[in-house]
Amino acid sequence: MSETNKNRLIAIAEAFDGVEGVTNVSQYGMGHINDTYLVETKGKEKYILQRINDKIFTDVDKLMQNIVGVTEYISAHTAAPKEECLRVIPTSGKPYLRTEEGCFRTYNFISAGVSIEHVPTAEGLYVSAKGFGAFQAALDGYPAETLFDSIPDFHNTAVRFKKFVAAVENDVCGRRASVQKEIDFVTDRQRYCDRVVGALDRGELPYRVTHNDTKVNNVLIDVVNMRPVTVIDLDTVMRGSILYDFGDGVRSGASTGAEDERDLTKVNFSKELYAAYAKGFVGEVGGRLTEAEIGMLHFGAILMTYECGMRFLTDYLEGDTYFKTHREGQNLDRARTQFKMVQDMEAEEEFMRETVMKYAGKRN
Ligand code: ADP
Ligand code: GN1
Ligand code: MG
Repeated sequence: MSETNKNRLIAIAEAFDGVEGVTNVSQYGMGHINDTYLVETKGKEKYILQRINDKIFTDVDKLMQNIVGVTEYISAHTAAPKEECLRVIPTSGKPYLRTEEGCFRTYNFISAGVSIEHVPTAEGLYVSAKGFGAFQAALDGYPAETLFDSIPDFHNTAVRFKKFVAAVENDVCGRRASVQKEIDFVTDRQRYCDRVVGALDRGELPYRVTHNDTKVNNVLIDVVNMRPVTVIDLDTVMRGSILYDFGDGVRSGASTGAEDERDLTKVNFSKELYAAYAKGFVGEVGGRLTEAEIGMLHFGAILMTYECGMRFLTDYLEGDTYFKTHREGQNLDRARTQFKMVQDMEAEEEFMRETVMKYAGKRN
């Protein structure tokens, strides 16, 4: 980061209420969407400053209304200490600052936990699942009708499929011919796309307030005491199916390889990690799940992994405009790891279903 940029970011950080004596601003975390910075000050206070990706989140006012609503609700209903609750720091009475460089928001920096960025241990993943399960339970009474769809059709896999087909047809970067195998993988499984949206439409699955981006690094974990601290990255908290939250946690956590691993022999679906996630998640929400949710929860993992792979492939075909990339071909590598995981999970579907049943108390 250049000195000019840094000084500008310091000035932006200091525009937020109570943020003073900033000594450093540095890039932070491994998110794919926003630009995240750690703000250090002369005192012991630290903050997270984020430039919101307003190409993706086009109505920042409504997005921030969602986040303020959810963070305040959680703070009011939890026994957790204040410093472990995510808080939007205002600026002149507003939850974000619009500048020439984009829209910025500031959160308190939560130091009691860290993001897991590598392949988790079964214990770590269990704690992560407990965190997302507890988050889901905590928002059970939240007025869902007040939530704005920050990304419409975010997990509508059928709509995602249409966008994928358009990207294949348009082939704006001339990459289609080199990824025919991956394209076939997606089209061969089109039957997956309607299953959850169809069940939601027909009222067979209930809508709930869901996080929708339950990637392992979106929950901060106290790795000394092995407990979940705070769920972060609330941009996509919307009405959805609990299958999405279970599913994305498994997608990101139950692989033995990194999301962008090039050597697919290192990428396998781990039954041990899956079982740890199911135990943690179902342990927190189990009593509230409907029969239909219990029966389909495992499919959420296959669907979220398939959908995410399709999104990475779409982005690759469109020229890498959505997910941040740090090297050539990274989105294609990401798509391939997801498809490897889908294949592995398909072979273990019965085990996955039975494991959920076990933790939901449906069999021994
Ligand atoms: P993105 O949408 O780009 O994924 P996130 O909101 O997830 O952005 O933030 C990126 C990373 O920054 C997280 O994975 C986490 O490691 C870190 N982070 C975000 N907010 C906080 C916070 N309030 N306290 C501590 N770390 C945070
Ligand atoms: C993005 O923001 P981040 O990095 O936690 C994406 C998720 C994907 C994930 C794949 C708003 O999550 O949907 O599953 O990358 N978030 C958004 O790693 O699109
Ligand atoms: Mg994130």
